[in-house]
Amino acid sequence: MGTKNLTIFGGKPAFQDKLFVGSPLVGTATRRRYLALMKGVFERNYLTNDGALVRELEAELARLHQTKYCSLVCNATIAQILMLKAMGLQGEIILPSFTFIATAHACIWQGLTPVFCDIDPDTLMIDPVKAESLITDRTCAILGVHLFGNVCNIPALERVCRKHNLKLIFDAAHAFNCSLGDRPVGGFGEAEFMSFHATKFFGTFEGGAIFTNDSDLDSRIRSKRNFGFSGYDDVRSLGINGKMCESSAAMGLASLPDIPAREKTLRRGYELYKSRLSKIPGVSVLNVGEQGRSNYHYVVVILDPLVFGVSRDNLVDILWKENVIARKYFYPGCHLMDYYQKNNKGGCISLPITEDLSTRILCLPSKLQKPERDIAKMANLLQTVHDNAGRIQKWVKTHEE
Ligand code: T4K
Repeated sequence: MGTKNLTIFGGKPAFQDKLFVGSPLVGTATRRRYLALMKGVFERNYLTNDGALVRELEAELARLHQTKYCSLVCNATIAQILMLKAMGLQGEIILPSFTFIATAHACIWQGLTPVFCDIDPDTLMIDPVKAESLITDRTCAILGVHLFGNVCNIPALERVCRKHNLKLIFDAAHAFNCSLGDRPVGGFGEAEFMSFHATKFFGTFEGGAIFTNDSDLDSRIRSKRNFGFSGYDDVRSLGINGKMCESSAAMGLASLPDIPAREKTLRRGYELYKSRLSKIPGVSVLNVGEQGRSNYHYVVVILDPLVFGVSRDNLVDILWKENVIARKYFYPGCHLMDYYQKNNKGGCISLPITEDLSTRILCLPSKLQKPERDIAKMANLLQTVHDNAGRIQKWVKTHEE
């Protein structure tokens, strides 16, 4: 039985300070390394434009992800736009609606027509069978999104793309240092891009990368991220400013030694969450890391509201009052976002699994100061909500009026 007096009923918040899903984890040693690297940046007086630290980080990340090439850029949204542009993709692109809005927006920036596909209810990622059923003579590519530290059903997507002669690319924003079996993310399909936003497993304040084994594609991306320059005065293609600066690369290099400990801590937290929360009726935690290595960065809860007794939206409201800033990633699905509905951008379709799951899902904070204590408190909180479901329903009704 949960024992806490909920804040909505006059109790004190379960946590004194707000707990965020995406709060960066930058320890004292990382800060020290970062400042030492920045000293060198100022000494060299070279702050951006393919600097020494950017090159060093590119080499380290290509090695870690076992790819031939890694181009660093200013964020993953620009990474995706550069990648789509450099591949010359045109027409329709099949992608899941259950993703961060940037994945769909970047396709539209590149003039592609997004064709939203439903997801596999167990993995929450693109369903290859449904993707195949959406192929037309205008389809140019399938874009899979590796979500929450898991990887897509890559073999099935490869089969579909081979059969229909389509390009296969991946949004690997969440998949830093993840793998399928022994094969790291980065080398699948034509190319994969990652996000190094501050809230990610591996953050560079803002940042992103495109991984590929195709040297021509890598050269095109490198030129395009620098306005299309080839040398000093020669512009050979349409480019943009997508460069990563030295300060972001310094943060990346300073964080590299943290990867094993970070992964270990997050994995322990995930396991604790899983064992404690799965005892609460109507609550399940998404399985992570079953196909290979995961970074365990997201703790994803799926509710069965009829069994739990309280809806996801009401639970999130209650948690926020307890200073747990849970997030509804990815509600309501890109296709139901206002812009997509109003502008006929793939919005006029029904994706039953996306639409159901996006109303039952929430992400909980994973980067905790004291995981054992905080996760025990969190479990107590959810149990209390379940135990008080009837009282909460009445509270919701009176507050809706
Ligand atoms: N593809 C996928 C599948 C993605 O998930 C994303 C981004 C992208 C592509 C595009 O990547 P980028 O272009 O961003 O590189 C956040 C992130 O901004 C976004 O990068 C991320 N996915 C998405 C899932 O989450 P918001 O709008 O939910 O973030 P925000 O500002 O609310 O931050 C989350 C919480 O973290 C805040 O409530 C407070 C805390 N926080 C945040 C920052 C920035 C901190 O404590 N410290 C901080 O420095 O999008």
